[in-house]
Amino acid sequence: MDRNLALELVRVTEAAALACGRWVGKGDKNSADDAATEAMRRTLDSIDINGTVVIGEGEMDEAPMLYIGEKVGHDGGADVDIAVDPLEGTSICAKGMTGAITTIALAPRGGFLHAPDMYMDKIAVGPQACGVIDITASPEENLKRVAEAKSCYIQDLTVVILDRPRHEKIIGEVRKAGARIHLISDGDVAPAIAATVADSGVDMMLGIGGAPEGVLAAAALKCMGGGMQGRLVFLSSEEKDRARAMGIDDFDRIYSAEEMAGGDVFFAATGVTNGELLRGVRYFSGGAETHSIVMRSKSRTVRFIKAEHQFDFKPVY
Ligand code: VTB
Repeated sequence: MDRNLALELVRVTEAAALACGRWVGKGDKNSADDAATEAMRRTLDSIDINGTVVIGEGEMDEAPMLYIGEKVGHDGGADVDIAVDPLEGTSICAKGMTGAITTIALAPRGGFLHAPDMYMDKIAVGPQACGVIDITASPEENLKRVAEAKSCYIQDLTVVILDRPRHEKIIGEVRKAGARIHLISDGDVAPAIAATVADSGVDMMLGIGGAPEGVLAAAALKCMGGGMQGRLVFLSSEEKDRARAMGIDDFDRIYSAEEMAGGDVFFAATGVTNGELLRGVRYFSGGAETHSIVMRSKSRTVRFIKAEHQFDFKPVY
């Protein structure tokens, strides 16, 4: 695939961030999400791809745009599958809290796990600890192994966990093991990626969040040589039926990053609000500044891009 597609993808996440950035702190998560989705949809059509959305805003009857199965781009472009989360952390954005991002990933046809909209148990770490994690082991065991791989004490490690009652047990176990915890209210994709960035202050992301977002995080971690495992969490037999319909029949399977995002994968994200991974959109007279990350698994080049946008000279959706 053309490596320049990576830079095209940044344009998409930048446009989405500039659009939903206007909704930061306004208490209206749906409008923020709509703004990001619309901007992403429009910019996607300007890219030279013949794409199908496989991770998106939902099924066709519940999402007007970027729904699963929707075609984007045009005939003759590169045949790709697309995973999007136009605004990861809609509530964070609505409350003006930290960690909201806009994000997209691209893989050759069939590259992404078609993850149903349900929960996934996840563990993500950086390259040094890539080969030592085991989602079936206790948090203490994983922390011991990561500390050893990083040549540090467990007390030096910081684990990001979604602040939910379902995580009470693992939070207790991580505390007992001695590691530091950063509890977040929403948005576990950015911290999973941050775990692979040396100076982010995050060493591990742990716990149950959305499965589609697990695939997006896997795409990024694959590009960065990070380690990730994910296992779907089924809350009902209806969810198992939905998974079966999407081609999943081994319900206990543990997926690696490679198994969730196969082939030559591209990933891009732009900060909406400040976070451990990216700075949020900052507006100034006549324009705004964005901070993005873009990467490609084939070359493993990771770029952080700070961009200045002048509204008089470009369309803002
Ligand atoms: C949210 C969201 C995450 O998972 O937590 C969601 O903030 C599912 O958890 O970023 P809840 O149902 O408890 O809110 C994510 O969307 C992604 O993993």
